[in-house]
Amino acid sequence: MRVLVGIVLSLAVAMQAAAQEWRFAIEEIQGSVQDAYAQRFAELMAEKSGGRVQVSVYPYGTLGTSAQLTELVQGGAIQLAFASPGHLGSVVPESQIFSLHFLFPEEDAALRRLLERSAALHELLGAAYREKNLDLLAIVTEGWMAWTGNRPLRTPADFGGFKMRTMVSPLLVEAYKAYGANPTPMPYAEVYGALQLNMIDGQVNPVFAIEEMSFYEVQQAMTFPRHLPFIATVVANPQFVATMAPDIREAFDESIAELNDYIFEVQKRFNRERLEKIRASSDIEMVELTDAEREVFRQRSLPVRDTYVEMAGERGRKILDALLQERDAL
Ligand code: 6CS
Repeated sequence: MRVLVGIVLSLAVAMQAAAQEWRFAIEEIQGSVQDAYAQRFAELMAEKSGGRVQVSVYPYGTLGTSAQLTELVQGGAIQLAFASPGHLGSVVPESQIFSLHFLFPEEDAALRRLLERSAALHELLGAAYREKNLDLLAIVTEGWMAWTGNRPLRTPADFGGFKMRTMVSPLLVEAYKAYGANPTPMPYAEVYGALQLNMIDGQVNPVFAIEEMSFYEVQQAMTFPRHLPFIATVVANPQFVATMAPDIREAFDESIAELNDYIFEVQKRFNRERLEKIRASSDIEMVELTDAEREVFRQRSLPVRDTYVEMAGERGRKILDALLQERDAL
């Protein structure tokens, strides 16, 4: 009996010794879409590795801004993070493809297929990430974005003198200048205070974020232009991925693949439920743009594709051309 207890104890110690802790930083708070993704990833990895991998999730605010999280992954201090292209433009200019308006399919199935399978994104853009010491693991949509403001935004004239907060990628400034706004880039954590103090007039984000960050409490109107889904990328440190044991690597690849369907359904539900919550707890004005109103913005957005190519160079041009072809072939 004593021998058996001894064996069990030594096995437990050996398993403990073999347990790895992976750090996964997200750019959003607990209860967000990115949190749901990271928590499910942690569960899947624990299950599939038989407890040998424990993933700790670091919510926004615990390790730094989005730009700082990317640096931590590049340097290997953490293994995994969300990196929204809206903040990644100075590091990987090509990633600003995700900031081009009226480019992505409006229909769910088509959008999912494009984000999951596009060679333009996973191979060409993936190579650009890799050159910056980032492995592009997944491309995740978090829902269509709405503009919030101290007034409805139906026309470019409504954007006149409007201080629109954007994420910090340089292309976003050009995207909102094209509508006539005064774009004001800033990190996520500063947005609520800046709205409250009237340092900015509005911001743009998916509905679940507008609810959980309480932006709707300090805004008068929400406009739904369906110009762009919020698209984030999941990145890992390449040396960390390359040196995984083969069975852990298999569990890792399976987990990332399984999360595609999971997170798409989660973001749909979060965005639906939280829109109801905003409606129930505020009298914010909701404005759906007509097709004609959207068309005015779409026309204004088209020259920004040339600006993207200027910023992202020859590879950017190839990514854009290939993505347009893939989209049109869906
Ligand atoms: O607006 C932002 O900065 C942030 N918005 C969302 C929905 N996720 C992360 C990003 O940093």
